[in-house]
Amino acid sequence: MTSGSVSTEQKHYSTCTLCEAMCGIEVTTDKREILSIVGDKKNPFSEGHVCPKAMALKDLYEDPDRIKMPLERTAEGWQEIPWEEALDKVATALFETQQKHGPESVATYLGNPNAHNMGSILFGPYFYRALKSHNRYSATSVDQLPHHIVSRQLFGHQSQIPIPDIDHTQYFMIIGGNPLASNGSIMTVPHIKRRLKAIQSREGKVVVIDPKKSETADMSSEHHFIKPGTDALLLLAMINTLFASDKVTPERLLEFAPHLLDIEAYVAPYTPLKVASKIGMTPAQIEHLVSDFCAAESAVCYGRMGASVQAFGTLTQYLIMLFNMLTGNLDRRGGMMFTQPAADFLPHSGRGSIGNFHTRVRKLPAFAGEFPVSALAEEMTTPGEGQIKAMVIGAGNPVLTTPNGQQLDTAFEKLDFVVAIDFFMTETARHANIILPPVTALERDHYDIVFHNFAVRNSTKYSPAIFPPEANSKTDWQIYLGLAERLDSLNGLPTDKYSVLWDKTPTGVIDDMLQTGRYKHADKPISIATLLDLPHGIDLGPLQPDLPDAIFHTDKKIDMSFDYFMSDLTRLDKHFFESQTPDDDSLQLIGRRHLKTNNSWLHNSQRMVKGTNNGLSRCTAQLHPDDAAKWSIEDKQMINVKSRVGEISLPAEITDKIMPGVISIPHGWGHNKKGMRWQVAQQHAGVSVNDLTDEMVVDELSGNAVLNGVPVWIKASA
Ligand SMILES: Nc1nc2c(c(=O)[nH]1)N[C@H]1C(S)=C(S)[C@@H](COP(=O)(O)OP(=O)(O)OC[C@H]3O[C@@H](n4cnc5c(=O)[nH]c(N)nc54)[C@H](O)[C@@H]3O)O[C@H]1N2
Ligand SMILES: Nc1nc2c(c(=O)[nH]1)N[C@H]1C(S)=C(S)[C@@H](COP(=O)(O)OP(=O)(O)OC[C@H]3O[C@@H](n4cnc5c(=O)[nH]c(N)nc54)[C@H](O)[C@@H]3O)O[C@H]1N2
Ligand code: SF4
Ligand SMILES: [Mo]
Repeated sequence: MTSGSVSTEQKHYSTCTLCEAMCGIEVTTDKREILSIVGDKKNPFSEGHVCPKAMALKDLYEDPDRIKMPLERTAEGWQEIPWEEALDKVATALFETQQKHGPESVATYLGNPNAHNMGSILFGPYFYRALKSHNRYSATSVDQLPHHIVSRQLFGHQSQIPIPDIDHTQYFMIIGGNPLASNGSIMTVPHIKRRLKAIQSREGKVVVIDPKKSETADMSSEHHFIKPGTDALLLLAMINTLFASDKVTPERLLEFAPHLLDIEAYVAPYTPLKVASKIGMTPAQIEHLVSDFCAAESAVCYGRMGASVQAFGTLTQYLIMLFNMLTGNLDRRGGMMFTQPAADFLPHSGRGSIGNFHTRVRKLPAFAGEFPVSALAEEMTTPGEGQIKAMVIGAGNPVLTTPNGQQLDTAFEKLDFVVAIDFFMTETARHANIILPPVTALERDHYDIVFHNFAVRNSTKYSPAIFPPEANSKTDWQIYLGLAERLDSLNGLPTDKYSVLWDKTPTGVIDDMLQTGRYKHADKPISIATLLDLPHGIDLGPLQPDLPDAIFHTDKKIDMSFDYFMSDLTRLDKHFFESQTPDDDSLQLIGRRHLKTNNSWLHNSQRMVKGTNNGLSRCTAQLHPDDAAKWSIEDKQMINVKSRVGEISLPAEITDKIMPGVISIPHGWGHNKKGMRWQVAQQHAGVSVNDLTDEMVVDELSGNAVLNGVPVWIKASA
């Protein structure tokens, strides 16, 4: 600072919204410029932790490729148009499509970043209501749908998902999660490494079950390889072993789940001996896992992405919950526990209805008013009443993130109208007729309405937008309300309710939730005003036992729903014990994440894509040395990987960290399509693994996609 000049530098305390960990950040700005982003040491929840991605918030904000004004596709190319005109045109196009082809002819797809955006969560629904289409899709069905179904059935609400009490457990079993790369999921947990190490320093164990010796497995106390997609068998055998070795100790949980022990009959056939060769473990390994788990003072079995997004994902998540219950580890310190959030959206949100309606073409079940995204392309291309003619994409990039993306890419070309609510010209947004770009995360008010509900500790925090709105900028919620109001008006419906919402803003809604919530601060209900005074947030203590209050069923009992879940054993038996011998030449495809990626959309940050991976880009096919030898493949050599639906070519990365017979390829790459505007990402294009994943194979209970355990065939590229 030159002497005499007045500094315009300011420090702001906010929260990183890129992953689920909710790290507090200290952002130093000078006018509209971000000077630095570091961990907020005074944030009681994250205590200064950030990962390298925090700086990507700056890169996103500054990205020269970022779209800042609505764009319309014209014969002369993309043209900027004013907001009012853009919103009018979008509403009119959607309205006219529905007039011509019926309400279901307009479909919506909501992507992952919506979960980090209180405006979209709270005000987006006004738009869907105004749209009146049942044709709704989201990234949920390539991700956590099984968790929602299990919680809906057992506890009566789709989002009442118990969370590992990581800070108090003595035994943490992780099935299909790699929190060291992902920073945790359905477990909001900043500083995961320190917390896992703390388990080990208090003489507890971290045990990882994964077809890859992942970063988390590397620091674990024990790692066990498992063949992809076979976790349900492991869990069945683990529960079988509990009964066989007299280790069933549900204790007080029987009061809430009187029929819990009826599970014994269902698991009886699945002895460790029976499943061992199918899952790639020995019976002794399975028995050891059970006896160690039961010997621990407290223990928790947690399954995530790798366990959910596979052919028996829902059954697996259900059995995980049962295993925790049968060992007395649900709702107990150090086990799986429910959160007590300060602004609790659960009572204000749908509990989730199952199977009320089905997709038109393949009859896949809807859950909570959404169809599985694996059915999206066929719903666009199959003629008949209800065929999708127009799409609304909100914060998603399904061309890269959903199975058989290539097919979806082609299907998009045939639509009459597409609107993308996104600030990037992505692989999906490039199909739009109009792009409506919201502001980035640091330019909007933030309260983590979702992730406080999934956090390993209760806390609360609000951060106002770091920058005042720029002229001509809009947040997601302003876009959604603008469209909702116009659609209602076109449909001849009253629109007066919207003036209340414009005034209230999402922050006002959160304020109401906080003030009617369970916590006080200095003898007064916590409110937005309280949180504005305490910008680092407030710690509200460890998770507390919460049964039966946490149950949403009116009888306050856990509904075991055996008929619903166990009906899937027929399909499981057929799949593993009655089908033909597997094709020995196929490998099982699984996915992976890297600390510096975020699904498909951080590859335009130089900071995120640079760095070495043995001279390879991050988009490689990891193979075991035995498999490499079998197909005469050398490290870094280009290989072709083929599945039922497609073929991609990428470098091999040979590593004994991967189980023989398994191949790992990350998702979110493939930025080589025409018409994109991602200059950095295009130089690090990679290929899309979802050009291999198969939309026709789903977890039939839920309709969730199967992205792990996909059969593929490899050869050295010519
Ligand atoms: N093979 C394979 N496929 C996978 C996975 C896998 O493990 N393997 N993982 C799956 C999972 S878990 C998920 S969640 C999905 C994610 O799938 P998607 O949600 O479809 O994809 P993202 O890459 O997260 O795309 C997010 C888009 O939102 C935009 N965006 C970011 N922030 C905002 C915002 O605040 N407002 C708006 N309007 N737009 C914003 C970004 O520019 C980007 O284009 O991918 C899934 N696909
Ligand atoms: N850096 C980074 N962080 C992210 C994201 C990101 O893209 N990048 N995405 C965010 C999102 S949207 C989500 S949903 C979360 C996901 O967070 P996690 O659930 O932790 O997901 P992954 O890191 O993909 O780890 C999945 C693990 O499952 C293993 N696996 C694959 N198939 C199987 C199987 O059949 N059985 C078993 N037992 N294991 C299997 C894989 O080898 C991998 O180690 O991460 C979030 N955080
Ligand atoms: S761990 Fe997640 S929330 Fe924390 S800084 Fe990294 S991306 Fe942001
Ligand atoms: Mo996800």
